[in-house]
Amino acid sequence: MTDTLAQPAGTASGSASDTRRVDALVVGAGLSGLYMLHRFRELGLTTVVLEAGGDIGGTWYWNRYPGARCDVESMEYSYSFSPELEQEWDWTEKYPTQPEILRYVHHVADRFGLHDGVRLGTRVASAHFGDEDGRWTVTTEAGERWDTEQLVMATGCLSTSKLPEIPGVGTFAGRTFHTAHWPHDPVDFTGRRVAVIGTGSSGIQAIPLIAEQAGDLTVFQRTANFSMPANNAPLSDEAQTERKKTYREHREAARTSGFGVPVPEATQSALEVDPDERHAKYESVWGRNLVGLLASYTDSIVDADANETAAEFVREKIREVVHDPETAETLSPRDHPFGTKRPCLDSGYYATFNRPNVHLVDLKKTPLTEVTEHGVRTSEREYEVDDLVFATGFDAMTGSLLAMDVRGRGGRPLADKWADGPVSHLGLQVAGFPNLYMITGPGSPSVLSNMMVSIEQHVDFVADAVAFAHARGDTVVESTEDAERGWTDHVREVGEYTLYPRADSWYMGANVPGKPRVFMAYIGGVGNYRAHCDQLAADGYPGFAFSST
Ligand code: N01
Repeated sequence: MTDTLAQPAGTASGSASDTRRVDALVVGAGLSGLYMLHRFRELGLTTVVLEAGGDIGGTWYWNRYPGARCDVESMEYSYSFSPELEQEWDWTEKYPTQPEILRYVHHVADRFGLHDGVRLGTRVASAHFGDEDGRWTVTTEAGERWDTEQLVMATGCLSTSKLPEIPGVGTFAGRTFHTAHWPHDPVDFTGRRVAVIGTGSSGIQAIPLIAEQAGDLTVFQRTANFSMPANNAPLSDEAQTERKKTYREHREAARTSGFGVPVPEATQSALEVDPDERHAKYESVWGRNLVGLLASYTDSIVDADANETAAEFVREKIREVVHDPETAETLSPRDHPFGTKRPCLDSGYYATFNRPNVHLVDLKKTPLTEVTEHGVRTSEREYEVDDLVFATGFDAMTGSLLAMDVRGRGGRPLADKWADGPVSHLGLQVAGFPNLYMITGPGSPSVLSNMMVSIEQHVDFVADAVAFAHARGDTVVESTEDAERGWTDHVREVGEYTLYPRADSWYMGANVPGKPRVFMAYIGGVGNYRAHCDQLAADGYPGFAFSST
């Protein structure tokens, strides 16, 4: 089979005459969509990737704000499927910047000849399953129609950005930015009065750099976040060469770990060790990586008292850095357990609040009431600024999937099926939506893991399942209702065993008014999840039905 990017299927009637027919359609040309394209092509499937953005790269194409960098180490946040690729590519820093990751994505696309399989600037509007022929009809916003057997949503977990739900957002007369739609040309804040709303990972990375340029920076914080020093540094040739010698072992350790990042497995409760010993343990992992603190003890994420020992350790660190005790206290999270909102890695975030040109507004005390022509108003006063930066996050996990009109068997909308929150089998498939796969969908470890590890595992699972079906002479793979129910219950039970549901986080859908409050990721561990998926594949995919329509 060959690629048919520009080949109309040539059906007989009406508007369907320009419907293009492919074996597989992938939505999204980020790290998952590109690897899916590669795997499907290896199977000989005609495959096209539809990408809304102006270039490949997904999240790393859009999120170009100052300081944007991955907080998983570069040598772990990279594809492992090709030993040659991992040997030939050199990273320059411990944590890769957004431009460096984008260069890497282009290198991968060049090396594996993927560019010609991607249609850029093409946003999918709808995807409808045909009960008669067992194929999907996908329509783009520009009105193109595609007819495909396989449909893979590689749309990312954090792709649909959101603005605050306050009046006047569109009325501000100055420059407005969202971290997830940052301009491609550098933005100069020199001497300007800037407001940043939001102190999640994006805000925490951007704020120190904006503060260096701005004449005056006001940070509007609704929830104080736990952040740890990244301790980023250049990656020496020696360190890289050493790691490359044992890359296979590192990859295997990541795949079998809890979070997709190899850290020693905890063996003790935080509460059964002496406080000095515990403190020393926290010091030893502090600033080493994103997950070390949370993974220090067996009960850090399931027992509130155990968790509080880690939370207080972070607060102590904040007090050590921030000179003004009142500001330090405002920056200290007290309303959610450590780790139940995504913790951050930063480069100089807390120290930024020692600068005379930086001010912190606690929105818990004085909530935002509106955006005005000249700035931002809280319940206390108006702040006049020149530039307004929204670092206000995303409609996570489900937002991009539900932004499209997706309909399965009998024309049932996905939005209807997910009215009370997402249900899925393995976070990969939804019963009643045959041959529709989600890469790192809700119900899989996804955002609780090193995304690269989870992406590769999902893409490989999908490619293998499709190959298995085709080898049997089947074209349709569909999760059963029973399997979906069982998995969704399991995801919920494991989530409820932890402290995660206690936070008003985007993991819970709590940042989007009206969104069902459901813990959407699977916290059973990357390694356990992979072992479960591998076992299903080895057993001939129980929980999946195979057919030819
Ligand atoms: O978004 P967020 P993000 N009024 O949702 C605030 C990944 N990521 O773009 O917490 C006032 O975390 C909101 O307040 P609250 C990573 O997984 C990774 O920063 O809802 N404030 C919060 O402070 C991350 O978790 C990397 O009370 C409002 C902020 O805006 C995820 O993306 C880098 C508000 C939003 O924070 C999302 O991160 C960047 C309102 N109406 C992102 N609405 C790396 O790998 C929202 N806020 C390094």
